[in-house]
Amino acid sequence: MNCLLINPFYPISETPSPPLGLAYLASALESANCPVKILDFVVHPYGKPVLKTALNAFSPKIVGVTSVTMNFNEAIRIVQDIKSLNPDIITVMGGPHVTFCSRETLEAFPEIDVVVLGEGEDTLVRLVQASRNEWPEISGIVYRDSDRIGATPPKSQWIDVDTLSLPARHLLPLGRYRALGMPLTMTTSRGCPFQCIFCVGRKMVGARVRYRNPVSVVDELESLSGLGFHQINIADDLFTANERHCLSICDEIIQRNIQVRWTSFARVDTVSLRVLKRMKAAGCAAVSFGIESGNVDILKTIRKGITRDQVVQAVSWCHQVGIQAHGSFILGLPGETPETIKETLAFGDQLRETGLSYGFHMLAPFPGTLVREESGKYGIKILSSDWSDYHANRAIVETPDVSQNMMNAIVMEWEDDFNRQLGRIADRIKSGEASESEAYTLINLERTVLLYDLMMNQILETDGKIPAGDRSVNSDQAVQDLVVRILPKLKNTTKEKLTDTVLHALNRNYIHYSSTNETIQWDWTNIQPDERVD
Ligand code: B12
Ligand code: SF4
Repeated sequence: MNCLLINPFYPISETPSPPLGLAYLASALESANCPVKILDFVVHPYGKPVLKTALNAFSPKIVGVTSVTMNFNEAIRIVQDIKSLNPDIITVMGGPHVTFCSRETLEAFPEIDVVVLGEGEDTLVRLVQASRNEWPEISGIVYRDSDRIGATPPKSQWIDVDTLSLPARHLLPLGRYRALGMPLTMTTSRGCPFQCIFCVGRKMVGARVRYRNPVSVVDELESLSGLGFHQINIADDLFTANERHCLSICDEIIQRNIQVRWTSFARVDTVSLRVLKRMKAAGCAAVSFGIESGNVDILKTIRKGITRDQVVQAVSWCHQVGIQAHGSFILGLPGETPETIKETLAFGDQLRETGLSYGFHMLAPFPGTLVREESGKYGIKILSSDWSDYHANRAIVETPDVSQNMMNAIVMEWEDDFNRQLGRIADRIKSGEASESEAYTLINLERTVLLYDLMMNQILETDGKIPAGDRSVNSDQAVQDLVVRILPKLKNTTKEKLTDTVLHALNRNYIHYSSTNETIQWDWTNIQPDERVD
């Protein structure tokens, strides 16, 4: 009973990581002896012919597609294509979007057969093993049953995360994410005891935090540390929820002397100088805090449960121990006025003085959040029902005092500022005045954009086979031959920039070539989770 899992497209600007949820699902399937494959359209271009080839080659009984709200439209397009190619395939969707609007989604899209609610490992295994008439016995699903929609009771227990087998990363295109400079993610726990009204994290993973054994966590981290990713993100909703758990992991890393750069999410009220010092000693480079607003009334309304003083304290502790604190603010929260926005901007500036880097998102009222379910009570007007607008980079809500245009103007000004800064760095690089680290940031960004272009336009796949004649080819010649061949296919670059990027990618083994007497063949390098490449 083959199962194909699919990661639909979302933009590289959201810093995608290899899809951890799908890797956990695949691992559960493998443990149950169900053959499984993953198609990842974040780092491969999507097209119906590609899907058709994959379906023909693997003949899955079930195809499972994940999505968050912002890429639900991409996900549904894939599900529709699957059904049009083979109506017998059972289509399943899961993840933090459909979990909270399952019935509406099944009603609107007849191509979906089943929605799995919440954590999916055990449920998907049961679905793959069951026949259709056994679906009513599988907890935590909403499904199509002839012309009606059926729903089973929620699962009675959260998964014991210590019993889960490690994510099946060998099925993921890790090499492509590494080439794009994206981080790898792993988790040490699931759950969050807090109830911020704009978040579905807690509803996805439960209020009681379930911890993994620190030794097995560090075994996983150690094996990931050799894969050549620049950073590993601990994707727990709240890594610092429990001091003992957090310290045990740090101590285990320190004791084994693992050299790895990692980051995590935290709340300003769940860190202390003691914890941060230990995190730093264990390799933590940055911590992301949800600060959300500079206005105390808004912080109360959204049930964040933190104070401005706690924010100031946590940021200054990070600075003291040498961890980069990153703050994320949300504009358009209930009670937002022009004054509260000014307060938030001023708070960000004040914190920048003590080392905070920060950014903004606009409120996106995702299905399942209290701010959506009770938008009237919170005075929030929701302006879009097109899920592709829910990327949180432009305003899709208004408060009585702040219009959509006003919020967009602020964010656009912020983005223009950022672009102007990049422009200034580019000028300084040209005039030779840029510092090494400034230049590196911009050059790296340009390389990533170029590599992403090569990847998503399949340029190595279509043009990477080059006749060598009867020359013996060294690496300089192989690079030159490739550059000459592919330059006309790429807009917005120069021969020098392309040569630099190809050399950089070759030296880091993001791409490689093999040469025979007659041809040079270029390709992306994949990596397996049990390899050491650093
Ligand atoms: C780490 C994280 C990130 C990281 C890494 C993201 C990544 N793709 O790897 C970063 C910081 C980059 C990030 C970015 C964003 N994130 Co984020 N993120 C998280 C976080 C904290 C954990 C996600 C995670 O890795 N969980 C661990 C894995 C194992 O779980 P999982 O992926 O959910 O998969 C399980 C289930 O969902 C289910 N499942 C999932 N898919 C499928 C498919 C099938 C077929 C089945 C059967 C089951 C199933 O089974 C899986 C195993 O149990 C969650 C909070 C949360 N608890 O969900 C938010 C969360 C997912 N992010 C969220 C958002 C909004 C975003 C952004 C859009 C940010 C933005 N612009 O606003 C981007 C988009 C990125 C994207 N497309 O995923 C929202 C999504 C809400 C929504 N409805 O859209 C969440 C829920 C937080 C919130 N605000 O409520 N994110
Ligand atoms: S925003 Fe963070 S602290 Fe608040 S509920 Fe979501 S995961 Fe928990």
